[in-house]
Amino acid sequence: KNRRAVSYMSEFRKAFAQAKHIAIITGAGVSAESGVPTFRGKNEKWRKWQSQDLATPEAFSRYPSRVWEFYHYRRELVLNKKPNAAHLAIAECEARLKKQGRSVVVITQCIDDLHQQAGSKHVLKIHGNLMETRCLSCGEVTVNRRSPICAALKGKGVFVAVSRCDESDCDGLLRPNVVFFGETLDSHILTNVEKEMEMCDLCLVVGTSSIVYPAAMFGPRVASRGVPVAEFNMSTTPKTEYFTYHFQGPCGTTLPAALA
Ligand code: BJW
Ligand code: ZN
Repeated sequence: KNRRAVSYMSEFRKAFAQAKHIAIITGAGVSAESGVPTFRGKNEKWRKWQSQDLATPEAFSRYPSRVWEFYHYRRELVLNKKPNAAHLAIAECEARLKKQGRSVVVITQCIDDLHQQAGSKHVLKIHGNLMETRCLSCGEVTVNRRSPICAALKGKGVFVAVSRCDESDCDGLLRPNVVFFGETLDSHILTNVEKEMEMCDLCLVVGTSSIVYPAAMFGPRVASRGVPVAEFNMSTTPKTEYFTYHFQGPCGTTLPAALA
């Protein structure tokens, strides 16, 4: 906590050249330059609601139609977006380092597919996937990239019925397979994250406000082992002071330079 964040790229480049296992933690800011809105920006509202009001189990059980409309809107938005220079730099880095026997893992809070679309292979999606549904009755998880997700959501507007589970005799209500506020993260994924946090010898924290837990403590936990941690963000965050490096600016510009 007492190490001041510095921004010397050449120092970071030395740490990068020596690292064998790199963990890259990403948040909504990594997709911002692809045109995907972040959560806590000034004008990040859907109609009059903020996602903190809609991405909750309470909202979903009271107003499933409104919550599905919100996710439908975001699915449609993301289906038209492409990976940006930051996603591509991360994916390219993984491929390049793999040939040298070094590893890169992406631990992402993003529920879009842009890391995988860019070519990242080793991705842990800790907050779920916008393109998956989960049945409230039988728990079945299904990949669903249909547009629109169901006929009732075509156009916009009046909700009639969200899709129902296809499993025989189930017909349960489907929800987005994402982690709402107040829900626990998938324990299997969390166990893998813990392993990566223990193993990494360099950590990047990219485009996250570092206020949502448990993800907000991943970078600081790695830093507390004495491992270099570099933050890439438009601004400082509540966790900046824990990190070794802070590269200010759009990660579509700063990351390709750092990982070249
Ligand atoms: C750029 C950029 C560019 C922009 N280049 N940078 C401990 C203390 C206090 C509270 C808690 C705690 N532990 C748990 C809690 C409760 C809660 C929590 O953390 N609340 C906080 C708000 C205080 N956490 C939970 O509920 C979690 N569950 C849990 O811990 O269960 C056990 C438990 C429950 C209750 C109590 C205690 C324990 C679950 C959290 C799930 C989060 N879900 C969401 C929605 C997912 C589905 C969806 O998308 O709809 O995940 S919320 C939302 O926030 C989403 C995001 O993944 C997440 C993080 O946001 P992110 O990615 O950081 O985005 P932004 O917008 O905040 O920041 C963008 C950043 O990018 C900014 O910094 C910009 O500057 C930057 N930027 N352009 C570089 N071009
Ligand atoms: Zn079912």
